Amino acid sequence: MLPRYSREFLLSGFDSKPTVTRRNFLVGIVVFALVVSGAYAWRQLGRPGLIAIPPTELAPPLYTEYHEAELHLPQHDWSKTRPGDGQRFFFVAGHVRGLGWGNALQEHLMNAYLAYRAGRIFVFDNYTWNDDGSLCSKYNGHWIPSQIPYSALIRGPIVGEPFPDNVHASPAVSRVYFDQVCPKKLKLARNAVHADLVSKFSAELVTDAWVTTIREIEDPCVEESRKSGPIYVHYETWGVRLALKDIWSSFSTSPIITHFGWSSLVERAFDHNSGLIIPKTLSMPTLADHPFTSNAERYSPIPGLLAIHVRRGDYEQHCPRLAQNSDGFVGVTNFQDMPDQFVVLPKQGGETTIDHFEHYRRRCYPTVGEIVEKVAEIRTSPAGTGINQLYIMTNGRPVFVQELKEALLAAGEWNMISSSRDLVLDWDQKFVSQAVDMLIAQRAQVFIGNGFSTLTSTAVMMRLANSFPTNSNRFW
Ligand SMILES: Nc1nc2c(ncn2[C@@H]2O[C@H](COP(=O)(O)OP(=O)(O)O)[C@@H](O)[C@H]2O)c(=O)[nH]1
Ligand SMILES: *[C@@H]1O[C@H](CO)[C@@H](O)[C@H](O)[C@H]1NC(C)=O
Ligand SMILES: [Mg+2]
Repeated sequence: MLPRYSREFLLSGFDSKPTVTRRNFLVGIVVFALVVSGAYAWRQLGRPGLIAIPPTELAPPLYTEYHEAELHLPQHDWSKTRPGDGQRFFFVAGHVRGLGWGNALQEHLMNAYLAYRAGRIFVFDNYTWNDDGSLCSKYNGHWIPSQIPYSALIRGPIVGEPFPDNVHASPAVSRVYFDQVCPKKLKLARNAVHADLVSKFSAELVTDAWVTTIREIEDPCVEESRKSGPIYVHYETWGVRLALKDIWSSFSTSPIITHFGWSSLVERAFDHNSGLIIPKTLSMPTLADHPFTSNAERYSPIPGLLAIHVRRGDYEQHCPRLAQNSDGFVGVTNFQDMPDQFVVLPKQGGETTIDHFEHYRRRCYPTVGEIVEKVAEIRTSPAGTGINQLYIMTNGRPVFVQELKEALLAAGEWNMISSSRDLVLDWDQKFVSQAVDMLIAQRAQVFIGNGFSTLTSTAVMMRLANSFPTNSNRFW
């Protein structure tokens, strides 16, 4: 009925026979409203992922079994509709979304540490690219999972495993559980908690402010409000020179770090590819065969291995942006005692000169020639003694990786050079390969990273916490 009227209406126009026009006009308004709301709904539903569905062979994994396992953690008592005796939770609802794995992990660790210091049970969400309800999203022409359960990537008390025996703290709970036992939350706004901060450029002072606030609260269900965004933001914490300095000694020796580990999925990928990573002359036990003890013991150094992080892709645009903003290295890579310090030069007269861009380009987007040169320099340094195997961790294109490999092979003797592109991964592992690379970087005898990258800096964080020599961390 409607289409017929609307068609008549559209064909008739406003100035045709008056008797028909009035009725048709009203019908037209109704049709117009329907079309507009339909188009709006279509747009909403048509957002990447929700209605747009990738062809089966490209559909990313959903890691359902990891999510299920999280729900079955023993600390989740699903018969409860409110927190148990003495249970007090803390959830950072404003955690990052839509950023890479390095950004997400560094924040997750710090949030978990905050909850630990506040004596609260940490609530963990998924590693979240997108929380619009979609199962997968399109990024850079690729389909990726919109969310990945943290337990598919990491293990430890911050994803619900027990704390070590000597620590009096309860393991983290899933957000799904938190939502069940805490239908009503006490929401804290970041700017209120930060109001009296002496300096926001200190992770220690920020953490202190939260701990003090939270410790005064009786309510068992506390969350940092979603609207506030992350607590530890780039331009106050990760991207600010020495912002981590005061917190480092307590953070790095806390069980959050000492009992951090990689998921069995990630470790299996490492074991399966160990022929590409561990020098043949070494006999190293597989990770899978050993029960977890600690971060430091499990992820011991691999003698002879040099890992290098060659950051490509979005860095083609990102590095010039860093130059424009006069940004520095991130996280622990800018500690004073680190080799290869990056000096932020002030811009001359507010202009980003060619020299200024070039200053950044060399450290952020080194050419094949510059990479070969740096690798040669490190091999002849004391820290580089005995290196005979090279692993290139990269998001660069295969053609570029091939070119780089050939140049490195032409310039020196190697038992083996392999790269992220050579790893043999199953479908589940493909979408967590950044974690596999981080594990390799964490264990290499020497690691040359990109000091602007959080993927680099989080690997270096683990190396420092596990007492790898400071001079085994190098940067372009
Ligand atoms: N597998 C792998 N992925 C990488 C590498 N470098 C960058 N990526 C990808 O790019 C994203 C980079 O984001 P992030 O981890 O936040 O590091 P950042 O952007 O360099 O600070 C990662 O999550 C990966 O998806 C690499 O060396 N190996
Ligand atoms: C996390 O991801 C899983 C899918 O892997 C999904 O079922 C779940 O609803 C997501 N959210 C939470 C809070 O776990
Ligand atoms: Mg990033």
